[in-house]
Amino acid sequence: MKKLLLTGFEPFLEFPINPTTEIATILNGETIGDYEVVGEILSVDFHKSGIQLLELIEKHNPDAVVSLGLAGGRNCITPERIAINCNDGPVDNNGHKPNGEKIFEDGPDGYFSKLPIYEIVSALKEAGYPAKISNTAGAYLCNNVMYHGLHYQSLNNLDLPSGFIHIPASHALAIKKNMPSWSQHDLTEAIRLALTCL
Ligand code: PCA
Repeated sequence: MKKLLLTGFEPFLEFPINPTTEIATILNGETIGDYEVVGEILSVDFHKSGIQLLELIEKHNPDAVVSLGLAGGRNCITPERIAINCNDGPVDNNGHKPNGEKIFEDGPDGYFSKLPIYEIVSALKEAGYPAKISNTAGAYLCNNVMYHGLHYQSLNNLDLPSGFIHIPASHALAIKKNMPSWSQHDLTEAIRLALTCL
């Protein structure tokens, strides 16, 4: 059986709940398509998150890597097209504030996702879940982790399905901070379906 590393994030900034934590926890151990899912949770920390992802890749030796992040304010599931070599945005959970620095001094400007993002969007829409490709993952930890995963593949001549999917808030989070939201159940179902496209 092939192995799929699925990561979620811990809560951060003004979001006291991160619905990706629950998805990675619930899907951990499930078989989806050809893959057994290994769910793990990453920190929101510019000095740690990327290294955590690479350590998890070395530990689990997965055949596919999908990272999930909350995009508070978005109203649909958005597979990301590209990761950029830049750290920027507000403070992380450890108080570090980036300022537009490169993630890897000698890395390329960007990497395209290695996930079947068009198939994922079509499958989700066909099943009744709003979805569209996003052309920016921002420059905060989600972009950072996506870049780390794709840079690692490039350095190691790997060609695994690998990339990032942003999701909207859950209702539980929207009750605490008003924003567009989905039920946690639908978020989890939509990601389960997205993973069948790999
Ligand atoms: N979303 C943030 C980081 C953690 C998360 O779930 C982002 O979009 O960068």
